Amino acid sequence: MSEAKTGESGRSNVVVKVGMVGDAQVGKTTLMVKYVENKFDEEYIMTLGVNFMEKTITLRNTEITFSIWDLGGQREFLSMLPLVCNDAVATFFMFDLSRKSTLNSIKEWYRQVRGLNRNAHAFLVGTKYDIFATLPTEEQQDIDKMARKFAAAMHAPLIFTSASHSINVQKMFKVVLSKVFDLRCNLEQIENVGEPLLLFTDSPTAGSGSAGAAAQQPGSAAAAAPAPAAAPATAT
Ligand SMILES: Nc1nc2c(ncn2[C@@H]2O[C@H](COP(=O)(O)OP(=O)(O)OP(=O)(O)O)[C@@H](O)[C@H]2O)c(=O)[nH]1
Ligand SMILES: [Mg+2]
Repeated sequence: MSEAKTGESGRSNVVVKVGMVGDAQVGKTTLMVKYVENKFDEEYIMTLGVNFMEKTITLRNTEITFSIWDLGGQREFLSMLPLVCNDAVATFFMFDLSRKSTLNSIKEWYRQVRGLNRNAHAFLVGTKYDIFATLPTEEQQDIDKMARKFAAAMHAPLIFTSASHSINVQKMFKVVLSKVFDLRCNLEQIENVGEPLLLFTDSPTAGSGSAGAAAQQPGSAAAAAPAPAAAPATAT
């Protein structure tokens, strides 16, 4: 759960815990480090257990601290899943857009996480869009279609990212804020096959475009700031 308190600055501070799960090497740690430190590392360093990072942003008069928990994707670390998803308000279900098997695994990750936390907002996040973009069109269409189907079944936003090319990384966290605080999201959706998808209205289905997007006005690329009163006041 999020935690609301007033800091020395007089601003209210809210903690938003986000859990990251998905197969080994899909790019969970890389995405977290990219968002928090704006760094990209080509080298793979397997996460042994759980990683944790924080980033605080200010929106109007509210400080939001993202507390990001990243579980190593090797099966042996599954016992640590409760650390990552208990009390999380959002879960990123992550797969590698260039390895379809990692998308298939999402079913099992979803089952495991939902068994522990049914309240967190689910996000389906494809990684390595830069590699995906070099795949044959047919392959891209196949993965795109399957990802939309999964996202619809999960009632989850669907976001294709690239940590190496800084695609949709910041935007993804803005969508988190809009979902967690039930705010209108001012980001423009990206919805065509082959593009780095950014779909956050309720049911992103294949080819449906922005059905139900009437309330999502394209505009400045930012989620509206939550009024302090809108922030959950429950302590963890
Ligand atoms: N081209 C490209 N490579 C990426 C991207 N994101 C991650 N990688 C690479 O993918 C490899 C695996 O990334 P990690 O972030 O360590 O993967 P992980 O999901 O944390 O893996 P585990 O800790 O074993 O669960 C690394 O070599 C990264 O450099 C991306 O957006 N584009
Ligand atoms: Mg890792």
